[in-house]
Amino acid sequence: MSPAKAKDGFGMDLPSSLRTERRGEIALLLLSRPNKRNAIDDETVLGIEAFFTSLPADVRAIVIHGEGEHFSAGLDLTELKERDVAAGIAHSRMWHRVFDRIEFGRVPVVAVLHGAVVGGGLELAAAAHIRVAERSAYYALPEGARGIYVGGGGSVRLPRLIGTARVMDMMLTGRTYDAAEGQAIGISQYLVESGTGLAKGVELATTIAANAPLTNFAVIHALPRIAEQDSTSGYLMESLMAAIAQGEDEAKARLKDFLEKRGPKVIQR
Ligand code: 1HE
Repeated sequence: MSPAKAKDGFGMDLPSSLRTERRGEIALLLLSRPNKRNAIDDETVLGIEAFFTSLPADVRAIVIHGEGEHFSAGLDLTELKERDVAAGIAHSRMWHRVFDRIEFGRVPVVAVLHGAVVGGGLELAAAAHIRVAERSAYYALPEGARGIYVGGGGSVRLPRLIGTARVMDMMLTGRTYDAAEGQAIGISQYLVESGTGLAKGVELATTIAANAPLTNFAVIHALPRIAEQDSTSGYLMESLMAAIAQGEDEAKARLKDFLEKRGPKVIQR
């Protein structure tokens, strides 16, 4: 696959396996290699990194989705053949670096999932902050059957989402979870009908983009770290983050709006 200029969106120099689109403050990143079921090769991983590191400052939320029948078949297995141990470590560390840019980047990321969400595809989804699953989505970690092991952060992120026992089961037995099961165990936060995932993802991203940027920062950077700290450190970190957020002019303006009956009420949606 030869690198090609992104067809649309941001004018970034991305591989042809990725496409971008801009919708106001939302950036869409499309895995666009459907003939290989959006298998993720090195070029694609590095393209994802390039996208996340050169986002324009006015982008406030991102939606990742996949072209064709499947979100992603995971690691491009054709690239595994020649890799020795040292190269394998470097490769996995590259995925870690890139997926860290997703999880701990500047803005929240919504992943829209359908069809196969397997191996590295599930690891990619786990690096996002919100997952919307269409009814066709299913999840698997076929690494055991392939004689390999997750390398894109799955051992760290997936047990936090669904628990170590379930991840062990998936890897040892090849168990798959369908979209409804994935919703029940916590892989996705939203479950929608097939064909409606992107609209839902964009709707959520639009809501997220309307938040104060510092609140979004706190949610994606402080919350997961606080959740992993001992509680006394967590309470301190929380109070510092709360004070920083409420000290911003933006927070003051939003509070004033509410108190002067202009701000939105909390209604059940
Ligand atoms: C691929 C890949 C791939 C498809 N690498 N080429 N991931 C897996 O073990 C999943 C492997 N893939 C599958 O089980 C199936 O392809 C699917 C269930 C996802 C889709 O099935 P289907 O019938 O729609 O497609 P297909 O006929 O199997 O595949 C179409 C083409 O995509 C075919 O290539 P072609 O040239 O013969 O047309 C496949 O070879 C190709 N293809 N999946 C390369 N994964 C950081 S570590 C992460 C570790 C992992 O991710 S391990 C899990 C790897």
